[in-house]
Amino acid sequence: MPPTWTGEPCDGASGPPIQVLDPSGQFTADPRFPVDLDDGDLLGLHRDMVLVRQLDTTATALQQQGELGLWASSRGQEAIGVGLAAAVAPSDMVFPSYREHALAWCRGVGISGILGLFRGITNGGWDPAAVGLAVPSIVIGAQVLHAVGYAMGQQLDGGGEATAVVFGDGASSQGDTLEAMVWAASFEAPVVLLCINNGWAISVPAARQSRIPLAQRARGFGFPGLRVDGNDVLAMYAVARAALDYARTGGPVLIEAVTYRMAAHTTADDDMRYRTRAEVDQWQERDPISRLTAHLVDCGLLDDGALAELQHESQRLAEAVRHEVRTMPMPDVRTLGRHAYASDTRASLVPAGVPVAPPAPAVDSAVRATALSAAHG
Ligand SMILES: Cc1ncc(C[n+]2csc(CCOP(=O)(O)OP(=O)(O)O)c2C)c(N)n1
Ligand SMILES: [Mg+2]
Repeated sequence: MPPTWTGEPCDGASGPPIQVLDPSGQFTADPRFPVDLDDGDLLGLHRDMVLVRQLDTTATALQQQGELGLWASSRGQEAIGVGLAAAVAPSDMVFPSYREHALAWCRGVGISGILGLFRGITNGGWDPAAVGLAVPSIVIGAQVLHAVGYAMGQQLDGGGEATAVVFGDGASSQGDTLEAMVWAASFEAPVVLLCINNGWAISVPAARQSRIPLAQRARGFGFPGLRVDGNDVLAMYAVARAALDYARTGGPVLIEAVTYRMAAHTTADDDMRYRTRAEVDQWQERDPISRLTAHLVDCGLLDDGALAELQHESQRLAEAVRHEVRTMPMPDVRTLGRHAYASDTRASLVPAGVPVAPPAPAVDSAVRATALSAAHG
């Protein structure tokens, strides 16, 4: 069934977020945003959320053991990436920030791709063209500009493809984000702007970013805004799907996904310096995984046996993550600048006609150790 939402600004932009699955797992259909998924799809969404939660928990532990330089947890936000990934077509393009491990997982980026950046062995992590997902943007809001430019290219190509871009409540105040929205509106770019309002931008509460719900900002730019429960994977899927379908011909849509950052900003942050345990605990009751589990158990799609099997699969993933992280090969240092320029860096910096010396030969670690000990006596 195609979505029946036709782009009118959503009444829910100021009221409660759009929700089809309540925290107890009770399903109530919203005719504007049909959930056209079969039983296998529903189980797939559940499995992805469980596995991404495991990957996140394991990565957090690995950082504490010194195996990763840093980790930005997506705990509690799994429904957003998993729901969006189910809604985008394979040929659509997605631009993430640094917390969208669920999106990367679902787009087919492997363990090393997701964790390599956090181990410090890559500047990016994967080939964006191969998986339809740009590399993470740590520069807050920059990816919104990239996404709108990309969407304008898709529009010129005329293939009916769309772009989705994910950014945070903090990024919503960034000049890059707001300028990108002006361009998206002026050129009716086929782009869905998904703002994850997880309550915090490091230690700054979301209330400091805007006096009105962020979804209402869309009206000022002249495009529709929707506010959705970001802990409800079915609503996330249905709203993202409807927004993408609209964007392909109608231009930009802003979605505000209301959720909560369950962990500290990163493993380098102590969130108890600026928020209370009671606030975090309150959100535990709205966990995106347990509500889908409850729903699938109610529908008879999941039973104890299936849940135990999923638990085993998740343990196997944890083992694979530990192994892959510890055995990631160190890159050759000379590849550091690779991909920064279209052509060889040194050649492009030297005036025409001046001969360029061949690249320095590889120095293996034994040679380097001997040279160093000779130099230091
Ligand atoms: C341009 C820029 N300014 C500041 C920072 C430092 N910084 C890193 S994360 C962050 C907060 C972002 O909050 P939000 O957009 O809500 O995303 P969240 O971390 O909650 O997912 C800031 C200010 C940065 N990385 N880039
Ligand atoms: Mg935030």
